[in-house]
Amino acid sequence: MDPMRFMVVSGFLGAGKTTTMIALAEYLNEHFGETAIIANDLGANLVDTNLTQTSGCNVVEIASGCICYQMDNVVDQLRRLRDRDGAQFVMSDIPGCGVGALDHVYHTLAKAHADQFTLAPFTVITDPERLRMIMPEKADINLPSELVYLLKLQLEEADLVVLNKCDLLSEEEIARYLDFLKTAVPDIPVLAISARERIGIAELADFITAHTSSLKNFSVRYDGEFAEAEAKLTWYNRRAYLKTNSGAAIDMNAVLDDMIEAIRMGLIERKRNVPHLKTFAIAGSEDAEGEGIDDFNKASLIGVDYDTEYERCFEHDQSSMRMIVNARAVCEARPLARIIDDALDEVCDRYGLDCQVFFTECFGMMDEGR
Ligand SMILES: Nc1nc2c(ncn2[C@@H]2O[C@H](COP(=O)(O)OP(=O)(O)OP(=O)(O)O)[C@@H](O)[C@H]2O)c(=O)[nH]1
Ligand SMILES: [Mg+2]
Repeated sequence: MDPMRFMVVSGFLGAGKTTTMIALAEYLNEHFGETAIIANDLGANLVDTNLTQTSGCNVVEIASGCICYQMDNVVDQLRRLRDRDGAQFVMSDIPGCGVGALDHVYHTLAKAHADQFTLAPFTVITDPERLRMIMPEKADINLPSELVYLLKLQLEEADLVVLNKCDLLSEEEIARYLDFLKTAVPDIPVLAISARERIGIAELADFITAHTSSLKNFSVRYDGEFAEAEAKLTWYNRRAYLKTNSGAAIDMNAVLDDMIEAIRMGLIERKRNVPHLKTFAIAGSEDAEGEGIDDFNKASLIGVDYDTEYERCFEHDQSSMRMIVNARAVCEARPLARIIDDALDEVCDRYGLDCQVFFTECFGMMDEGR
């Protein structure tokens, strides 16, 4: 039998890495073999880990830094997933500002552990909205040019490019986007999917189980434009507990929606943006571990000019919720922290809520994550 397959999924903030990994894991579990996900990001209290766990997939977390810089930990986790859980396929994402995993992760594994792991194609997810920035129309979606550079760099690193969110495109548009990718990154295979609608997942699964990484040499200069892109970004993670002062159950979906709108307005006022703002909220108190997991709200905003997207909303009114907020913003750390504090205060006043904050971290890319 082939050694366990491992695949890294890269791609721009909010392109759909987590959604794609969940869709793939569900499919591979049924048609290929035991599959696990490593949820990787910077910092702690991560929406993506919580969301992935609700899908029923086998998920472990490598937080507090990109997998590129903790290879011993990655190898330990891979061995554990293989030996303890019988995993035959493991995939991990890297933070959405990341690049360089081909060099750091794939080449390290190929050099030191070639007999233990088969490296599936290094897969880069892209979404139509962000791709439009580098297509002939050069769409302006209010992101700085440094992030446009990051998007291009991520695509060039790929063994396989996946055009996600095809449910948002017509057949003609899909053909136009695929044509563009074939000229922008020639020699790199491209597949079109909708991770959310589970379209094209079987074809993607077939590809990543039948091919291996080309292990091309792709070294990144971290001091130039890449560092400038990182310098634009701030990571913000918060965990809080909110409950109504009256004890009455209320529509917590409205609370979350209003909070996200207030953050959006704060960013617009300061002419800043948030390539991905995610919230995950579960009904019930901090000590009600696991309870209420069926009733949760997961929201995403991929920029101040977009609508808030809900993968899931609370089905019932609630008197309390545990909430995680993750923002990956083009905004300096202090104003971002203030915007989120103000937004939380605003909804607490409006809905008569008491808020206990258990954890907050807010850091610039140049401070951490290496
Ligand atoms: N319409 C549509 N939306 C999608 C699709 N896949 C993902 N999304 C949405 O895009 C948003 C971001 O998806 P994620 O999977 O969280 O993206 P990500 O790349 O993991 O984001 P980061 O980890 O923050 O970089 C969410 O609102 C998803 O529901 C898709 O196929 N179609
Ligand atoms: Mg993600």
